[in-house]
Amino acid sequence: MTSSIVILTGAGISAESGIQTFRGADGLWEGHRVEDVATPEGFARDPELVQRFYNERRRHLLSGIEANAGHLALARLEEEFQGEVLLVTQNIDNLHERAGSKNIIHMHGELLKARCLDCDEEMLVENDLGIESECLRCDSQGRLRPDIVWFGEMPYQMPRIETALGNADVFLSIGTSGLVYPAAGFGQLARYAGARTIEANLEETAGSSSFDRCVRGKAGEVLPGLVDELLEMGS
Ligand code: BV8
Repeated sequence: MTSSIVILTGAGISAESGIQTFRGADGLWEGHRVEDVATPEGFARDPELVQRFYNERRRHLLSGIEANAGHLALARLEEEFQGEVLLVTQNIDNLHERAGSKNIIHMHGELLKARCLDCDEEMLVENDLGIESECLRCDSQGRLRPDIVWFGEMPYQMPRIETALGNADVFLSIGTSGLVYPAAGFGQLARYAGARTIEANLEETAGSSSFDRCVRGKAGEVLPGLVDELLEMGS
């Protein structure tokens, strides 16, 4: 009897919704060195550049982007599965929420949130962040950063994620290149703890060989069938 599924998603699950992946041919990082836009040092060096990079992505996300069949399949799994389903996403978009998933951890933060550098208050944000942005709690001005985990920063809720991986019966990795840690190590953690591990990705990844099963294809096309299988197994 399968009672607990942990899912990890990456940029690949949002690709069919029109959000660029990081390392695809037209990946997000092109035109920008990672060090310049996704590190605290890059932000300290040129906050306007970094704010512009995230403001553009936030505007794009809010410009009519919709969740796709892959997101909807995972929401159906959580709804219908007789057991625990935890969705850990590396993505900073809100498409899992828009599809109806509820038990979500955004381990790398969220594009629609900001954090105050002075009082650490977190707040929802839909407009551009910049030097005129005010903190809702301490009234500081121009001191808001995107509430996003950059390279060299600790991902959110790691203890909760590690506990879930240690108790998982199934670990499902979707749409991630398996290049960034600690997320890239989750499959091994789950497997050591006895989980069956499945990778659903468009192409082979750095971690494919360590999964029990690899399902190749677009998330929006392969996830509905895979979710049917998991529901069949868990019922
Ligand atoms: C930390 C937010 C420690 C920003 C991101 C050497 C060894 C081990 C680790 C390190 C090392 N050197 C440095 C490190 C640490 C570093 C790291 O792993 N670096 C890598 C480059 C080696 N990691 C960190 O810094 C992390 N923090 O380690 O903290 C610590 C300890 C104590 C105290 C303090 C700190 C933090 C990393 C988080 C960085 N932030 N995102 C933003 O989004 O702008 S990373 C970003 O890239 C994503 O969040 C994601 O995590 C990562 C990888 O992206 P993917 O989602 O996988 O996307 P990608 O394009 O790569 O792949 C997409 C896949 O989808 C492809 O395989 C493609 O084939 C597939 N696909 C495409 N279309 C579809 C599809 N699949 C299905 N359907 C489709 N339609």
